[in-house]
Amino acid sequence: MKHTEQGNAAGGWGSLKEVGSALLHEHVVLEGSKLLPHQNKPDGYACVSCAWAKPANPHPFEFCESGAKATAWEVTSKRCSEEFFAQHSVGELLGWSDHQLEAVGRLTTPLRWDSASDRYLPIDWDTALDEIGRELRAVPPEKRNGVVFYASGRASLEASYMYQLLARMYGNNNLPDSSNMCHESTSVALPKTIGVPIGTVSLDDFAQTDCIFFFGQNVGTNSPRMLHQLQEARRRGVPIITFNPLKEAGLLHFSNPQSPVEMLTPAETTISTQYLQVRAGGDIGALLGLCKALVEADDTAKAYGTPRVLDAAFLAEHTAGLEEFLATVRATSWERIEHESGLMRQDLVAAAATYAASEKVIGIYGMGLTQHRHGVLNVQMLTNFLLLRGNIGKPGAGVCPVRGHSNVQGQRTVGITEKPELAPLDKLKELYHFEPPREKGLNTVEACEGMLDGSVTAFIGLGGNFLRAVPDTDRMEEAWSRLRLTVQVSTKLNRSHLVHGEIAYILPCLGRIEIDRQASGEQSVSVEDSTGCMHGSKGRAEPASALLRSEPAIIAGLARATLDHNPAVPWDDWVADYSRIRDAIAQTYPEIFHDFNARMWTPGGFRRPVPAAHRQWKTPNGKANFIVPAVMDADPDQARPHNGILRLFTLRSDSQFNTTIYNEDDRFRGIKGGRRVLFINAADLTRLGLREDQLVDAHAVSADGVERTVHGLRLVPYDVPSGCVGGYYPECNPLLALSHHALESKVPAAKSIAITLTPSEQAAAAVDG
Ligand SMILES: Nc1nc2c(c(=O)[nH]1)N[C@H]1C(S)=C(S)[C@@H](COP(=O)(O)OP(=O)(O)OC[C@H]3O[C@@H](n4cnc5c(=O)[nH]c(N)nc54)[C@H](O)[C@@H]3O)O[C@H]1N2
Ligand SMILES: Nc1nc2c(c(=O)[nH]1)N[C@H]1C(S)=C(S)[C@@H](COP(=O)(O)OP(=O)(O)OC[C@H]3O[C@@H](n4cnc5c(=O)[nH]c(N)nc54)[C@H](O)[C@@H]3O)O[C@H]1N2
Ligand SMILES: [Mo]
Repeated sequence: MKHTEQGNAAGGWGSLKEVGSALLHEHVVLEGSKLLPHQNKPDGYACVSCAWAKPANPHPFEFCESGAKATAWEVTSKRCSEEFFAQHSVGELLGWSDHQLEAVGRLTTPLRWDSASDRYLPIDWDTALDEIGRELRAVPPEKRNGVVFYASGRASLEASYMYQLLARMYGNNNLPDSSNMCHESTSVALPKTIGVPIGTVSLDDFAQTDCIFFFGQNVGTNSPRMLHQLQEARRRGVPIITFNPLKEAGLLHFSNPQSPVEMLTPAETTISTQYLQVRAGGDIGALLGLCKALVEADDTAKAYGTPRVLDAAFLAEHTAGLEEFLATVRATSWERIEHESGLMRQDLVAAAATYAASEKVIGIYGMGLTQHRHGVLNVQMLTNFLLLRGNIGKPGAGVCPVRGHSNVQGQRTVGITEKPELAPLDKLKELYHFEPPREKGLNTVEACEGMLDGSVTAFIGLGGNFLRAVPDTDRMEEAWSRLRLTVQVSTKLNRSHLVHGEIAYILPCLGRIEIDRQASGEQSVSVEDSTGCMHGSKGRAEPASALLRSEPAIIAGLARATLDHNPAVPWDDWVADYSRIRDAIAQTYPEIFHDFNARMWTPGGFRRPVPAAHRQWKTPNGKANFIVPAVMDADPDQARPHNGILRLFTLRSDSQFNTTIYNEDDRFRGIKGGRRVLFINAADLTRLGLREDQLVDAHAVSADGVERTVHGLRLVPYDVPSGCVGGYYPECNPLLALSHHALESKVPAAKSIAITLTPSEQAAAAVDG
């Protein structure tokens, strides 16, 4: 096994070395090292990597390897200029990898695809915006629901607010965003159980907690700044119990580059005090087992008259549905729990005992729970578990979904949603004198379905790399190239630009790290972090090109070119001075954003109201609700792993940010020079008659008769449960059927794909994009 070698711990010297080499690669040694000290500081810019909380008293270096790489990648001195496009046709670039495309550097000028030469050619802003506006205006009102306004979760609150207004004034609620592939399961699950769409935990809770349960989130890679809080908790002796099928190096040990003593002592601190390798999709069973152990201990306590294990007073006062839930818990046998979770009873009982011995428990989770057919139930099982001992709504306790993109939570807060009931439509009508559309819009999966059936004809993207992020890569690429119009506001070249519509534009924008100069001077923007805190962010780097425009300026330009003139919407004034956009946001959402401009630089951010954090349950019955699990496997419709069928979960490496691939290594998992690998249990290798390093083709087991294959994956023996395999996203996305998504939230079920393996027919080939 290659994963626990020294130097693979999260943080540490390996991490510092990585930061240095990332900067070096992008030729930003000086620039980058001048910038990094301002990352996530009250006067600086909010990191463009993950959404983890930014503390009021930041560490001198409040950045991590991942954030430094993301910074270097954005402020790179490399350029993807018009000369580049003169040299390379789109057809040629289609053969390039994701890494090669983005590594060309920052886009510098607006571009339009030219069919005669099959090249992206420079175009001036006014012409581009005019042409796009003309195209969008030509769509008759009854067809306007075929235009999609996608957002990747990076754009600021200001840009996002303008973007949702543009879509709604244009005539639809088609505002899918990356959270449709991510934490939408959270946004659907939590309102039903605790009455808020977001987590309840703040950084203060981390400082007070006495126990942490960690489900399906890879902190060392995907939210490394959280290691500060975890390490501090571990120093206080707080147990951390992890549920993850794969032994993640980044969840085992850490050494903190900010702590010289720790860096010099060879002994790394343990992160996880108990590591439970749950079967992929087995978390409902695992959580049910934890609950069963608690209930049994509580029964014993009642029998002997010792202190209760369940928090009876809290349960009686605050919750509903407990009896039905307990009935299911009691009715489920330990055999069934062991079978579903892949875990042993005694391990679950031990974890439950640690929980029961703690007064303040935090439950953290990520994509390992949300990206399943029953991703919503997964999340609700976690709240069931927390509620049993009153671990929501008191200091030191609560539920903590770890959001992905740096403003993905905030985009939802300011109206980027396809669900009209979540947007303040009446308020928008009152402020901007138009009739907002009331019909539900398309989410990401539905937008893809519309592309496949031809009802979606145009795609506008505010960031992201839609085609690589969504399921069913091969089918979607074909559908995408049938679109009439693709317009993408982007910083770097990616595959979604190359597989383009009939008319295609790339509009290059400033990144958040860059200085944004408008009529009233240099502008700031704001973002919401994973804990519901809003932060100001001011760019410090010189823009990559004089021709770049800010996202607010581009959205305003699109609006002017597309919409009928409406004097109630001051697009130009907004662009001239972003504080006016914030005033508009504050008017639209006074409860959250009152005095926005004054409060945006509050150290640590200002927090939006989270009623559940104070035990106010904004649910229809005014209670925190238990949810009875209807199934035990998060993916009961998929073939269970047996014989030759394996369950594939897709994941990220430390050298990527989603579809952005910094390099082909994965330091934590000991992978070098190639992402086309599958992590497989050694016994499964033998059982299937395969061997280490062999190249195989993976075939999805699908119900719809569509053949889905990824060729030439190398087998890496790894510490994963038998029947489960890990593989990288986005390389494995061709295996994921679009129809295979979470039931209530439609988040693609990227953590459970039924596959079979055959020895590779194309042993050497293996470039499917
Ligand atoms: N450096 C870096 N940082 C990032 C990103 C990035 O790509 N690179 N992406 C950002 C985004 S948008 C997001 S959403 C987050 C994602 O961050 P995470 O939520 O950490 O996402 P993943 O890497 O997809 O995988 C999560 C973990 O779930 C485990 N897992 C898989 N299946 C199961 C299961 O059935 N049960 C359990 N309990 N665990 C399971 C995997 O082994 C893996 O450790 O990170 C954000 N931050
Ligand atoms: N199989 C599988 N599929 C998955 C996942 C998985 O775990 N497994 N994870 C899902 C998740 S959680 C997510 S969030 C999605 C991610 O999906 P997306 O958010 O669509 O993808 P990204 O890779 O983050 O987008 C990268 C592109 O964004 C652009 N960009 C970068 N910075 C900026 C900026 O500041 N402004 C603008 N306008 N553009 C910018 C660049 O051009 C870059 O090429 O993928 C999902 N897909
Ligand atoms: Mo995400």
